[in-house]
Amino acid sequence: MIPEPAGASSHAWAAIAYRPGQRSRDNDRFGYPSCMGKQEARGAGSGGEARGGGGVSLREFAADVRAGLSKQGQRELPSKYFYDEVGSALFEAISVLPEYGLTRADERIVRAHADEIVSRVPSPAIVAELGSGSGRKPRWILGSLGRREPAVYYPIDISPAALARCEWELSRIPSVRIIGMLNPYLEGLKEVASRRKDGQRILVLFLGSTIGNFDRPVGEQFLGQVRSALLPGDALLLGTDLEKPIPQMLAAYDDPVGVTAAFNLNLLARINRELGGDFDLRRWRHAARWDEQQRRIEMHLVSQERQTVRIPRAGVEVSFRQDETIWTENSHKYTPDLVASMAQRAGFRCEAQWSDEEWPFAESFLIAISPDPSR
Ligand code: AVJ
Repeated sequence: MIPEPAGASSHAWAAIAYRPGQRSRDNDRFGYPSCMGKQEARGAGSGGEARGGGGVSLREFAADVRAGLSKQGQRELPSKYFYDEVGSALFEAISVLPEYGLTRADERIVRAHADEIVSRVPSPAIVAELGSGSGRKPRWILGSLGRREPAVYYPIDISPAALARCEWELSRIPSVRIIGMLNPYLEGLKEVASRRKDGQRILVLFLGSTIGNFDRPVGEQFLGQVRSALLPGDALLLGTDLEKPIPQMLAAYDDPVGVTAAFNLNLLARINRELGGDFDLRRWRHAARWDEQQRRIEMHLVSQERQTVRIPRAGVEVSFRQDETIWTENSHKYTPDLVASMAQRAGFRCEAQWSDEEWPFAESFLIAISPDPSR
């Protein structure tokens, strides 16, 4: 469903003034964005382990839940666990809410500029996407590339269901072969790079402002790691949600129908389902907050009363005070100049940026430059 006519409101950037925001003082409490877990650092979930929904190992889920809820002070749960089957369906619903324009803006921009994006990547090119999503956004890029040359598309995702869906959605694009990579992002990208043939350029897609779930320094570090997997001349198309009026941002994360609340609460339901927890969802409320210093939306789950929760398969029992919260997600917001400077420090040159009139969102076309600063 594309509520707005494609391309109608998409335009190239005129640079806008950049207010140097505070560098995040954060540790990396949410070091990894959704769909990209700490497996990144530890190596992919090894074969034979029990899997919860979404392909993540139960042992790792249990350990993360235990660690996050045992914290003294602010309790937390990693946002990557939102995306089991129910959570992924709820996110799909979020992406069609009128209050949440992010996904549609991303797709509109990619669609409007697909030919130009592809023309900026010399032939022959292969495409790798970090996170396979619904497959709607890469379609436009792949259609354009397929008209130029036979191409291979590698969606990289730790969820087998997401990969299967993406392969199905994109299976009919002429001249495009799809090879799903069931890996954490960086591992998958290194594998794709190792399959590159002489002279091939890689175009990496990292869309949907998934980078916004990282604390800022960690996001920059992640871009540096992407850079390290690439060669000079390879490209990265990075989608980032931009700052907009605070009421608009808050409404996007606290819609009146309650879909986002359900998305957030489903994390507790998932803990009940997969780890035997006894969260009573009626005693929890969804909250979205704007952090002015960090310039991000935070999502929390607020305990409506004093209560104790037991989660046998995570080996924890936690007591919550009334109004105590569990912090479940950060969504950082950017300015175009901030994205360009972050990319530059990570070893990329920002060659083009496009935005959207209806919903401020930036698509940045980045080229890996030499030398790789992280080596
Ligand atoms: C998919 C991570 C970009 O942060 O906006 C949507 C997830 N959370 N509503 C975001 C989300 C609440 C989304 N990302």
